Amino acid sequence: MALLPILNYPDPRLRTIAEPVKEVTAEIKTLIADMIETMYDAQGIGLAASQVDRHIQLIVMDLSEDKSQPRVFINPKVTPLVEEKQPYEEGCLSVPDVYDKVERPTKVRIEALDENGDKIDEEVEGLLAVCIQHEMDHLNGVIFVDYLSRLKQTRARDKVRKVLKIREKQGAQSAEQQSQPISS
Ligand code: K1U
Ligand code: ZN
Repeated sequence: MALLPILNYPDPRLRTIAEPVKEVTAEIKTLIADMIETMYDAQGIGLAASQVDRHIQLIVMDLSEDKSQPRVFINPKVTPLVEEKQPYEEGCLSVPDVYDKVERPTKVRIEALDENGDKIDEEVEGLLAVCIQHEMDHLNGVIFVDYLSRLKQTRARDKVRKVLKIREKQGAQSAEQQSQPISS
């Protein structure tokens, strides 16, 4: 398995519309395993293929406490079942360290295929409803900050730039430490 690089906002590739998956091939199964590993490593609860620069309709998610119940949604269709919307404080692995409230319908129907090609047809509420709508947005080239004000979008851009600079510096420092000989 492999960790995949996650695209960061405002990378224009995040705006690509995902294509349906024609067949669950061995290559797609490898991508699913890599996306699950990448989601766990980044401490996320969901990940859309668009975020790892694969523009196909594929989402992975794990909402369990102990990260033992990964779920896969292929070619998902999400339909709101109620008009009522509720705000939820969202985060995004493509917009590190930025959290803000987004209002979404509280109950949705998910129709999709799982990793075995079996049909999923569920009516869901709570965090699963929030997360699947957030991930569906990714497949359609939408990022949660698009729902925020222009000012908040500018701040999000600046924050991401800052976080990436810090990560770069930390990466360089740890590479330097690893190349130092162990002194006795
Ligand atoms: O799509 C992504 O970038 C994953 C994203 C999913 C998500 C989290 C919260 C609300 C909607 C969608 C994340 O996993 S962000 C990191 C995270 O684990 C988290 C952040 C805020 C609340 C709960 C979890
Ligand atoms: Zn996201």
